Amino acid sequence: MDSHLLDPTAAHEARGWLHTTRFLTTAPEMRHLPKVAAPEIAFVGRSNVGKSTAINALTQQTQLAFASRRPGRTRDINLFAVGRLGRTDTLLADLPGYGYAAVSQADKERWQGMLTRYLVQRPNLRGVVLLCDARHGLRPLDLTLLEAVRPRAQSGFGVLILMTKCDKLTRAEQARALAGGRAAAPDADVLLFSAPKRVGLDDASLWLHGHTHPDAAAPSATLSTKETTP
Ligand SMILES: Nc1nc2c(ncn2[C@@H]2O[C@H](COP(=O)(O)OP(=O)(O)OP(=O)(O)O)[C@@H](O)[C@H]2O)c(=O)[nH]1
Ligand SMILES: [Mg+2]
Repeated sequence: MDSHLLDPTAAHEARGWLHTTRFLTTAPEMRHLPKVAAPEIAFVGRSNVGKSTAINALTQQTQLAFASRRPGRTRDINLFAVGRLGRTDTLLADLPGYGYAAVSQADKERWQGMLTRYLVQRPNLRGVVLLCDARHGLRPLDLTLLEAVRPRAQSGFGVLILMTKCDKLTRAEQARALAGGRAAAPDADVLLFSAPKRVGLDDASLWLHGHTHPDAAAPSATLSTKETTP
């Protein structure tokens, strides 16, 4: 990561803001979610890629989002509220993972249908953080998801791809994974990420703050994660 591109003060601010995150509600379907005006960012990706772990790492909380060795742990939409002084200026959504072979076809279809409805219809959705395992890159179901949100890609709607578990790769493999992610999704921002090694936390925090506070004058609103290199 080219750390001189990061404004340390802005990154510190963004991390502090994310630390205010608290659990809001859980729902089995989009229609059960509260209607809110606050911008929302969804964490999506294949089962077991590390969505819940990433939310815990970014919010510096250990048990906020369930994280498990057992794939398929997150079955509902979990919503978290972010904002200082008890005010909610942003929501984060932890979505069930897709692509887990051991669930029934009926469950798979229910989850995929629910995910697509959420991504296409949730009015306050401002962006998605798509996580993929850095060792495997973007898979067909990830690309299908990117297609589903493409119609929403009007100004301000962001897509951040986190190449997770990069601690399991060598530096050379990390560089290849990053290049592969960028080639597969040229319109998205792409970062290497590791929760245990704390890779990508500052950049991802700035991205989240920037895409939910578009009018903020802080550098966080303008930092382009596309410019960063491993
Ligand atoms: N080495 C390493 N392991 C990770 C990382 N992120 C997550 N894991 C591990 O991967 C497993 C799955 O993590 P979860 O956060 O539960 O994954 P998830 O995407 O929320 O899974 P579902 O809810 O089933 O879709 C856990 O054993 C985590 O400890 C990472 O950055 N590095
Ligand atoms: Mg999960």
